[in-house]
Amino acid sequence: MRIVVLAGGIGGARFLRGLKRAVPDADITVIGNTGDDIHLFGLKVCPDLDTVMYTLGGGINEEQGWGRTDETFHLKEELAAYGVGPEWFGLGDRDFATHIVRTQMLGAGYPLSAVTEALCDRWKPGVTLIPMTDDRVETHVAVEADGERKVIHFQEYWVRLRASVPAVAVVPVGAEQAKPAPGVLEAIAEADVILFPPSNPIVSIGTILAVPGIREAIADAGVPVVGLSPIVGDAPVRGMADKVLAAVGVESTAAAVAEHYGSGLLDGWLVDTVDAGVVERVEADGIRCRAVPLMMTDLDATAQMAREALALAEEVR
Ligand code: GDP
Ligand code: FO1
Ligand code: CA
Repeated sequence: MRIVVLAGGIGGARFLRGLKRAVPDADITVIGNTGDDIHLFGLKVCPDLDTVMYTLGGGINEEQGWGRTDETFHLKEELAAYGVGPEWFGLGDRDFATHIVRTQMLGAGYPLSAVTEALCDRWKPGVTLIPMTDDRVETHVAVEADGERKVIHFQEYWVRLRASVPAVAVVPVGAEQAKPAPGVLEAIAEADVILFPPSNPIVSIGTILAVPGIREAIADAGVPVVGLSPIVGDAPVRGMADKVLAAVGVESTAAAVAEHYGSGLLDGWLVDTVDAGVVERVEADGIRCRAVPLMMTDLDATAQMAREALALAEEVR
């Protein structure tokens, strides 16, 4: 079975671990969000690609959900001693190596998709990980701070400001001009099923869908498209999805997120059992909906979520 998954960072990566457990023989292609990417210290950092790669490759810091396990921060301290920042972004020594290799390869002329493949040669994530695009896309957030409106990088909004200032707009800068990376449209066209894991619907999956051609390819693929809600009990399980959903005028409910994707894109939607009350509303919108446990508390629970998503895909096929 060929499965295509659109993934952000933690939510996407943890779901993928369960999917691999549920269907060990599946051929899984992951289209990764690169809108979170940021240039720091002259290096290109790709948080969501790295989170997927480290999580599936066994190098992730499990408690944090991002960055490397067994990490140290000597390089960051040395840079700070020179007064070189930003200090608010926690790049560790082991993680730095990934960004150095990536930046060196990009400088030598390799596209990000080829660089990602090379990095995955080491980590062997057991999936084909492709960035959504080889072109530069950066999510920026328009915020209201001290009565003024300004636009900042998504990482500054989330990591430096911890989403403490109201977000009024989210813009995937560069997305309109971006082209899907090699392999993205091919994987979608050849997929037997397409899954949206419980990733952020705006700054993860929304950014991937903003690359011209990807949304259209998914809608035209003619195979089941099934999503899992990242919103449980009217709140994100973690992160700032509620804030960025509000910025684009979508309420933080499992039903509203399904409606935001729309029946033109989604065939099936899984909500958590605590949200069973919205099943009828989602189905009235033309999206088949089931309520099942959606908390990725451990690998078994996550694998069961993946099985439910694939079962729903068969129902709507
Ligand atoms: P990020 O890039 O690291 O923010 O990760 P993603 O975009 O892939 O996923 C973030 C989303 O995952 C958040 O909106 C969370 O609500 C959601 N999430 C995290 N853990 C769980 C879980 O156990 N169950 C569900 N349903 N959603 C989760
Ligand atoms: N998230 C944080 O909340 N604080 C950090 O200092 C931080 C550093 C960091 C370094 C490398 C990396 O790949 C990810 C990192 N993240 C950090 C996570 C990253 O900001 C994600 O994009 C967000 O979690 C939201 O998607
Ligand atoms: Ca992310």
